Amino acid sequence: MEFNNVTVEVSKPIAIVTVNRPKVLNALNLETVGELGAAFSMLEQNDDVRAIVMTGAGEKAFVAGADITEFRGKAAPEMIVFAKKGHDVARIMESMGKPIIAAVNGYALGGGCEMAMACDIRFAAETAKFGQPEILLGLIPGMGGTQRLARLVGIGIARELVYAGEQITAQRAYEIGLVNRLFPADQLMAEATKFAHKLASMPSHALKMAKLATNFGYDQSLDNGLMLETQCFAHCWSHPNLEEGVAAFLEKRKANFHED
Ligand code: CO8
Repeated sequence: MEFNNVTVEVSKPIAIVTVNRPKVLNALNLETVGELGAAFSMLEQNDDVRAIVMTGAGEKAFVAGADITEFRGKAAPEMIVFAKKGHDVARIMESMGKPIIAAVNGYALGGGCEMAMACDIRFAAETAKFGQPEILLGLIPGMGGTQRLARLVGIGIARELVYAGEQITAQRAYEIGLVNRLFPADQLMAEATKFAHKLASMPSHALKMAKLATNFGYDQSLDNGLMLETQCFAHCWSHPNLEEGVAAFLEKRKANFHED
């Protein structure tokens, strides 16, 4: 599938999704949001792909937010459609059975920070910048920033970032738990793809169950989350990889998992 603003490189067993509008710091216009949804849906179906890295083109930005040039002259109903499209993409990313690693190579602001938060894991260049600056436009986050940020870093710090709109350094993002790992900029993609290969080598059914239990359990009550975990745990017994993993342990050999 060809896109105008997104590139997808599949190199079995991983894929790299790049938002490709470097002249506007990879800002998300409506077309790009639609293309991202199509790209992730396509990768979900592609059996050659077991883990995904998402990044932004160029050295300056991951994604500098929604495309502000598209805001002018718009009425609220049109922007609701835009925001819902963004929510749909984030939900596709969170619910697909394959892990997505954000390789945050520069600015991750507004919708860019929100897109990174919809990924499972965030690696960042030491030079990256994060923030939810929408308030400076007379706006609030519209793609989950008021919700996912609080869930990731706690409501106190989320309020600070959303209310004041300040940018934070990658180091600060790491300290508050927004970023998993930091790397010098020139090592970021190599480290992100290395980790994607590591995840791609995991038994994929178990990895899918781990993602579903984590992503859909974390904002439930503990009892509901534990119930979901039990279902996902039990589901692992439906796959031959479990028998192979257990046999390999008991026979003191490396497991030879099925690709599926
Ligand atoms: N939208 C459109 N164009 C942008 C954006 C953007 N978000 N960010 C940067 N650009 C453009 C600039 O206008 C500029 O274009 P030109 O060369 O034609 O003048 C080019 O990219 C380079 O940018 P700068 O010259 O500004 O580069 P600087 O290094 O001086 O500054 C910054 C970099 C700090 C990132 C600055 O560009 C900036 O502040 N950008 C806007 C950041 C922002 O406010 N983001 C939040 C947008 S609102 C939002 O994301 C709400 C999400 C709503 C839901 C989304 C659903 C999908």
